Amino acid sequence: MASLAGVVACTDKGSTPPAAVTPAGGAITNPGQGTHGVVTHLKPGELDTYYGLWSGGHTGDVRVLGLPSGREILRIPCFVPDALVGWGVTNESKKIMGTRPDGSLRYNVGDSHHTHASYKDGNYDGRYAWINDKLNSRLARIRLDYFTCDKIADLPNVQGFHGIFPDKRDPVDEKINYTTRVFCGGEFGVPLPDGISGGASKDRSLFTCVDAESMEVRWQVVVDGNCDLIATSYDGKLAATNQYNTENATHYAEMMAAERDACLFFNIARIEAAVKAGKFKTYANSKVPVVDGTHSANQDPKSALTAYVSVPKNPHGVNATPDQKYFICAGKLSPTATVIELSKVLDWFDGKLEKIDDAIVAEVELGLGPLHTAFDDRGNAYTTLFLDSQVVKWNVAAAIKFHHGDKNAKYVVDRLDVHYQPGHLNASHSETIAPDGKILAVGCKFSKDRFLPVGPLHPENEQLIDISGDKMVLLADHPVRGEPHDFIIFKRELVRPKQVYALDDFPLAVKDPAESGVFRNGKKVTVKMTSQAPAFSLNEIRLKKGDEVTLILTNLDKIEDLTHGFAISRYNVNFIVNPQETASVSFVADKPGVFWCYCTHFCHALHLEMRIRMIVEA
Ligand code: RUQ
Ligand code: CUA
Ligand code: CA
Repeated sequence: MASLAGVVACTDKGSTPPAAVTPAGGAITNPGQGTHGVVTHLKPGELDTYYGLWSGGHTGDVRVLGLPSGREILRIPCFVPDALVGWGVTNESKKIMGTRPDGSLRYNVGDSHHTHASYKDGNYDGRYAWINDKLNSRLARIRLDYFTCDKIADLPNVQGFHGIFPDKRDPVDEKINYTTRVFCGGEFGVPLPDGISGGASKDRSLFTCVDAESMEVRWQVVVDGNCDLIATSYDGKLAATNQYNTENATHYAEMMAAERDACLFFNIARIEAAVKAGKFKTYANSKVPVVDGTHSANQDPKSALTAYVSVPKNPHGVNATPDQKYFICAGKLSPTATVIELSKVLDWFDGKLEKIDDAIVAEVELGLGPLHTAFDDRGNAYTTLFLDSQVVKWNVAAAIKFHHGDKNAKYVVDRLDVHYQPGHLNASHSETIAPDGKILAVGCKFSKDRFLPVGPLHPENEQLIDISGDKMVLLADHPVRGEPHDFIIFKRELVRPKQVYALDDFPLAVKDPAESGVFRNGKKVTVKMTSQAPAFSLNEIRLKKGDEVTLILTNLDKIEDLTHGFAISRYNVNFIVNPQETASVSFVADKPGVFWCYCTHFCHALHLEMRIRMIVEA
């Protein structure tokens, strides 16, 4: 990292012109750079220019990075319990995560892949972000004012819930120029409760729409083949998913049988009109309206809800270009990317384009194993090549010219080796109308020799690339715990998170230390308590064996960053309360004895003294 210290900044003082870009080794790292190189090594106290929201993978959380430094500044637990904040321990977090009748968590593992944020006028608006759990078919929402997960939706009749993407505006109502829906792609076919006819197999995948505000599931669409990644148009009219299993197969060999699969488009306004008109069915196990998006039911363009555009063999990834005109679907098993023109897909739905495949305006070779695509502000696309271990930079307009016969159109602009086997990549504001073309991160699935060896489990390698010039420049390696998948990068001025909670936001808040006490109603006991450094408001909690206890703790400290913890020895309880936050836990006092309860977050010179006893009488 030290050798990167000389690389020039887009930091706070970013308007100063770049100094010579000479790392310790003496070589110029940013040849031909314009006015903005990128500093990855910030001086102590300097702040990053971008937030990165990273999927946490198996840990089921969202990692918040500062970029370009790559420093991890927060983990936001969503699907999996978290020992720092007591996620999955407090009653409030358990309610969001979902519990079984006995009060235990419904799920305590996850597999998150994709994170995306809410839009307004085609750009991020800093309200919400979402993340999926592929394993247990859940969608979590994160409030970006507090950087916490506040709701989790369960998708019915879906397994392998993979891609997500918010819509960017409403397809009908002009006034709704912001995200109101989140689309979710179901990858694995499952037997549906009352079946649906057609195809070799009765197992089906569903495309799901979740309401961005209420987080209720609005509707679902049964499709032929599978869903995978999702992209949405800037006019709100279409959502798209790549399909690698149009074969509806259950085994990988059969999933590769067809030479071409598809990119499937959903006509959002028509689907919602069909739901409104009652043209749907519901399955016995859920009330969610389900419309028929299969091939056979959508032959007439004028009434079709879906359109299947043919794309070469087992495509992966679909992305919407920032000029709002195209969707790009990468080939995976084909060395190509397919460029599909939005207006032509809409023409087909209007009966003005005869063959839906005529919406394809380019299908160009990029290299082996193309997966995901990001964009800059100069008409270029950046696609990961999994097998070639490269990022290829290519110009979309030139690719279209080449496809239409201009063999002099050089569409490949640059290639950069990455280390190794890249999956996702994303650039700053890439999939918005305002990409800034500065930094690009690549999630490399293999790191091999890039870090000190630590045994058989290697980290993944996330690499940062400067894309501000003609040539891509590799800036940094960052080891990361597997298997994080996807991420977005946005300007830091988009969010202004609150530093202290509001006491009134918590119905259970203990607003005055005088309200503290142990309140008994038969076996049910409520303990009310406050914390103010360096003391809890009670000196002792006296209980009887078998008591069903709910303990409520409000942190009355108002100072930014003054967090307290509360842990009960041998009772498996540990959580924190941030300034002005209230949290509660419920447990049965099943072990008699004396148990120290102590503050776990270093809060004061007397932090170690901040402890009380819980006495459980036999
Ligand atoms: S997928 S490496 Cu789970 Cu995002 Cu493409
Ligand atoms: Cu309160 Cu440490
Ligand atoms: Ca296939």
